[in-house]
Amino acid sequence: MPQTKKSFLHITACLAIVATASSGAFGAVVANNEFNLGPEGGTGLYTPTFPSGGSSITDLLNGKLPSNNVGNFQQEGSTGVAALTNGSVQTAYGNGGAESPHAAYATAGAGQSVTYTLGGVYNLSSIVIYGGWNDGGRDAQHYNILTSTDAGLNYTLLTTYDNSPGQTTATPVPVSQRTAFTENALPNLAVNVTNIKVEFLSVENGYTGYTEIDVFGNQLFAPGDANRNGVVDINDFFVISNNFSKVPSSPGLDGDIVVDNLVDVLDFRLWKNSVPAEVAALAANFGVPEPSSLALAGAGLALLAARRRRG
Ligand SMILES: [Ca+2]
Ligand SMILES: [Ca+2]
Ligand SMILES: [Ca+2]
Ligand SMILES: [Ca+2]
Repeated sequence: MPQTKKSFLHITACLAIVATASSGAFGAVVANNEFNLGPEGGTGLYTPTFPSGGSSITDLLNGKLPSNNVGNFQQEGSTGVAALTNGSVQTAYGNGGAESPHAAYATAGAGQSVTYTLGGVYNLSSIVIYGGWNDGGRDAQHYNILTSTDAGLNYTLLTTYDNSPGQTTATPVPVSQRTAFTENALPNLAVNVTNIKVEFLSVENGYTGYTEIDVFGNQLFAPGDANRNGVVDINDFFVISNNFSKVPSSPGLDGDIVVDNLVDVLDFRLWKNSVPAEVAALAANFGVPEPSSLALAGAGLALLAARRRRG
């Protein structure tokens, strides 16, 4: 019932504020859970709807695969980790047996995890995690969400969520869950984030189904802007070239524009894909971006730039 749900959410938010007031923090992560029960007796895939709706194809992770994952995400014919970021929140009908079609899911339980590299530095506004199963037996969600601001060297716990055992239904209807995490007072859920990790925890029947992890936020600097001056140009190439093959002084700095704590060909390619074709073509003249040729390219481009300035 909408009225009941509303008042429950209100209480949840209030509790969160009280809980953090004594810790000295000014904000709190608020979890908003909604669920959907499918009609009985269907086959194939079923698209659940949730009051909060929202698109799952516009988020930062969409189409990405994890940079690391631990555990078996393919129980009972499930697709695995690719299902978590394919933009679909569909759930599946099945007979409840071990061979039911579970193409919509990645299965996860205690000891499993997925890690994503955002490929830049972001302030996060919200995270939404969807899941479910063809019945009420594996629809629960239980996990830690962690974020890193240093290219995955260290992670900090953002929040823990547990709605075990989820929904219990009398008949085998698809059960879908949507849990959204937002910040109740601060402008962002998390700031300066380079990586995100979900550590799955113990759930009913050992593992449950997850269908999508959506992460929303804003990039703090443009892709390719190595010196972070708001413009992507040849000067950013020089920063990468000058620090090529080096560990940056801090992740994301010194040309490490693909924030992975190393200045390498990935950074060069991102820069190349971020500049106008004319500038990219100029760099391409200098051949393969191996460390030595990159240095040469840097020297060559510096010469060209100097000539142009004189010309
Ligand atoms: Ca998505
Ligand atoms: Ca999906
Ligand atoms: Ca720049
Ligand atoms: Ca890099």
